[in-house]
Amino acid sequence: MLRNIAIIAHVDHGKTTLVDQMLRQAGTFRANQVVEERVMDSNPLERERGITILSKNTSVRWRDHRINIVDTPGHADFGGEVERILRMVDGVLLLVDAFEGPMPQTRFVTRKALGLGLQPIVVINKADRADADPMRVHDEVLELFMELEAMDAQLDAPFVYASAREGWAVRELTDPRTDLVPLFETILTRVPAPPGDRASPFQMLVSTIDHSPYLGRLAIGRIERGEIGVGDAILLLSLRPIQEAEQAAQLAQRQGRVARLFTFDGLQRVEVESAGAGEIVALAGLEGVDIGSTITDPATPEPLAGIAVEEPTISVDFVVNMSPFAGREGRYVTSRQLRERLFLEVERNVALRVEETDSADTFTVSGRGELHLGILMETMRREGYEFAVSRPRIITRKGPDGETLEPYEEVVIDVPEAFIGVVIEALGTRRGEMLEMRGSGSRESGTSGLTRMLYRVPARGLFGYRNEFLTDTRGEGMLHHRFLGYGPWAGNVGGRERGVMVCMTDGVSVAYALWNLQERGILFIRPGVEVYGGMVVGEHARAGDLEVNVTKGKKLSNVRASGADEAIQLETARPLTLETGLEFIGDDELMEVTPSAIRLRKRHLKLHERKKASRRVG
Ligand SMILES: Nc1nc2c(ncn2[C@@H]2O[C@H](COP(=O)(O)OP(=O)(O)OP(=O)(O)O)[C@@H](O)[C@H]2O)c(=O)[nH]1
Ligand SMILES: [Mg+2]
Repeated sequence: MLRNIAIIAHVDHGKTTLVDQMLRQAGTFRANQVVEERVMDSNPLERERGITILSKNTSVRWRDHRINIVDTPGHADFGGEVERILRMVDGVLLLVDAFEGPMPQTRFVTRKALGLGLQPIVVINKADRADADPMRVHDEVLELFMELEAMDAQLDAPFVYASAREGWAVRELTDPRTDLVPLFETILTRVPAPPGDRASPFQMLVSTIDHSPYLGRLAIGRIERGEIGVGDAILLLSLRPIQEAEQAAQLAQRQGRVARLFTFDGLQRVEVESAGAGEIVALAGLEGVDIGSTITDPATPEPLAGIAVEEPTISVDFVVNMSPFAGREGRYVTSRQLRERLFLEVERNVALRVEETDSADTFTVSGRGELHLGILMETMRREGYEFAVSRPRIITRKGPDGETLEPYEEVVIDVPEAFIGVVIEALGTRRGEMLEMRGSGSRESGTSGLTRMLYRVPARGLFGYRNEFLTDTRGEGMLHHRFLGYGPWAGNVGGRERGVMVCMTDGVSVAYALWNLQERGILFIRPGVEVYGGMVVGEHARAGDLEVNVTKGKKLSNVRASGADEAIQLETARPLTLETGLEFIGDDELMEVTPSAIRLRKRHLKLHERKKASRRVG
């Protein structure tokens, strides 16, 4: 007997931790097997950042049942992926943090799950938190369900209170907190069994794609009806229109045979000979397969309703690296290599778009947010690519009367009272509109003393705001945002007000020079760093750019080479990361991304070129 569920929630509410415990308590691991924490976050970027980027399938056995589980990413940039995943399950575990309550992404995934008619089980997680207020959160979730017009059966959703980290779940807060048995039981009784029509012709919607170096593309989805076995003929009904020029080749790609078939068991993919309706499988054999297409019995080519892929909202230009250091640190640097890699990405990263531009050295890459694009950059630099990127820009659209529309974000901010003023002011200049403000946290005790503010802000206005927010609130504030929709063009929005420090010359940075500059702003580099003319080495404390020389040592004779230099008391530099760089970068700048460095530079490296360019603009 089978159940298919997805675990959905706002970022960090504990989905992957819960999967860990479900695997453990269902006896998936050998008694003495060492299993790392958040084992489903298996790729290196996920482990480093502590977030889930790609959804993943697993399954557990519990009392004669098999439960297929899909762990989904919680970050808003990957919301589209969650939406697609929901098409292959029959119920969801909706996790909500027992302190934070429903957040923007909770609302989004809940709306999608309810809209598909899925039966939710609400898991109020992190009930072990000292500041947990599970009853308040319980009420907030019900309010959310009503607001989203849940059906009666959905409003009757069972609630369990849990600590994924401690490995227990209870139906009533007073119940003994021993294990996840109450959760498993609720899943078996409340999630309906999947469709079970094995007699009809085979049909399956492709909800995700995986890649295997040996097998190529793997189509993953739930078998809607019928049965399938290795060697069976299959037909791909793609959403992509067939281009006439390639017709023959493409048609060939759309017919094939099942080469290999897998189900999921614990952390493994298990090869099987055949599978039937309701089962979630990975199927190899169709190279041209893409998400949203239907795989059918060739004799009965009936498509399932496709899956809409979300439209991108921001773009950046990927440019061949032409800095003076180009080619030093990366293995792949040419325009051809960059182009090939970007177009390869489009095949598996469905929400991504890549376009050529007038210049052979520049490609416009569009996606769902800064994290979506940032992860691509990070992945590429680890593979040995070297390139430059422009400042991200939003993608506008035309409204019904030809007016310009731009993307808006819903922003939730939790801050201690002392910082309310500065946040309101900053978001005001960024054209934010406050929708709501209330005390957050515990109702009675007011333990947390945080204030929650809900804003609607043009996505443009948020570029670069996260750093400022963290500084303004001394790291005590929390900020989450997700795409809300397109709205009227907001006019001018405030952005970076300060200028930068630009290197005048090539050379190596010297402590003495940096020491002299540190009162003028915040430096991005330490001593002993190779620099070039036109490279940006710091943030100027004021508006306007400052030309600086970071290579100039002290003239007096008692200063020896770099070694002695280090005695100089330098304030800590603020080294650039991909994220901070992307947030900070200005329109007339580029960020150089290589396997070993992130550098900021002016597009025009020579001062006189910059002057000419700014005259042209101004
Ligand atoms: N106190 C407490 N912390 C928890 C609990 N469950 C998870 N956490 C912590 O919350 C953080 C996020 O946990 P994850 O399991 O990665 O959350 P997630 O929902 O999978 O996050 P994304 O996949 O990035 O959306 C980790 O530091 C966990 O240790 C819990 O029940 N209690
Ligand atoms: Mg996760």
